[in-house]
Amino acid sequence: MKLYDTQMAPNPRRARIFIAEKGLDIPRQEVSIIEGDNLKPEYLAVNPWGTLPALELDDGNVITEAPCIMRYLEALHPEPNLLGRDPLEAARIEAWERFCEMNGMQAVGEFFRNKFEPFAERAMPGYSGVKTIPALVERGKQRVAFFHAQLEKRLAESEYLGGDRFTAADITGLCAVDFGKGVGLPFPEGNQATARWHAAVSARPSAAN
Ligand SMILES: N[C@@H](CCC(=O)N[C@@H](CS)C(=O)NCC(=O)O)C(=O)O
Repeated sequence: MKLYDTQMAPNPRRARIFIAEKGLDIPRQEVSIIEGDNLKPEYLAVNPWGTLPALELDDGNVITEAPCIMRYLEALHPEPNLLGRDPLEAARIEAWERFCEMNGMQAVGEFFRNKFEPFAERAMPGYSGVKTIPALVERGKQRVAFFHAQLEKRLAESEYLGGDRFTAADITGLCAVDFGKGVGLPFPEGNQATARWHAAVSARPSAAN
């Protein structure tokens, strides 16, 4: 197996943290998004969407999308469980994992990609040719504020996003929150429940990835 990875990017980080939590050692190949190496024919032959992460299996099959990589690895290595031990827990974890991707990760991306000049011709991750729309900077900011508010509400009543233990929902939540912080949209200082959760998940050795 080989993980196509970009050290500075939040979606590959979801896969890296998951792999670390499973205690797996999967070789990585760095593909530079900044240099546009993910849009070159060599990588498009691996993943025609040009996005990272991608997991290449020994038989040549390629799995794209961070949650699908998680699902595949969880099936091969069930412990420690990160995707749910029963149907209800699995549904709760997936709901929060999806929420964090769609309302956190993608909202920060909307702000960031439409704001920063180097992405003028790269409004969407990977291969699309879609151009930026400046008004989406403000919408992205509003979406991130909504994300932070929902996170705070959830974490005021639940220790972790999926329930009372660390799961894949926390991995995507952490990556989205840190991505926001990295581009100038940290969670508000008064969000104490989020701060408590963020300190706990960031202290896990896997978060260093
Ligand atoms: N839904 C995808 C999202 C992947 C994604 O957006 N990856 C970003 C890096 S964080 C990317 O490939 N960007 C390439 C680019 O900007 O051209 C997943 O779950 O893996």
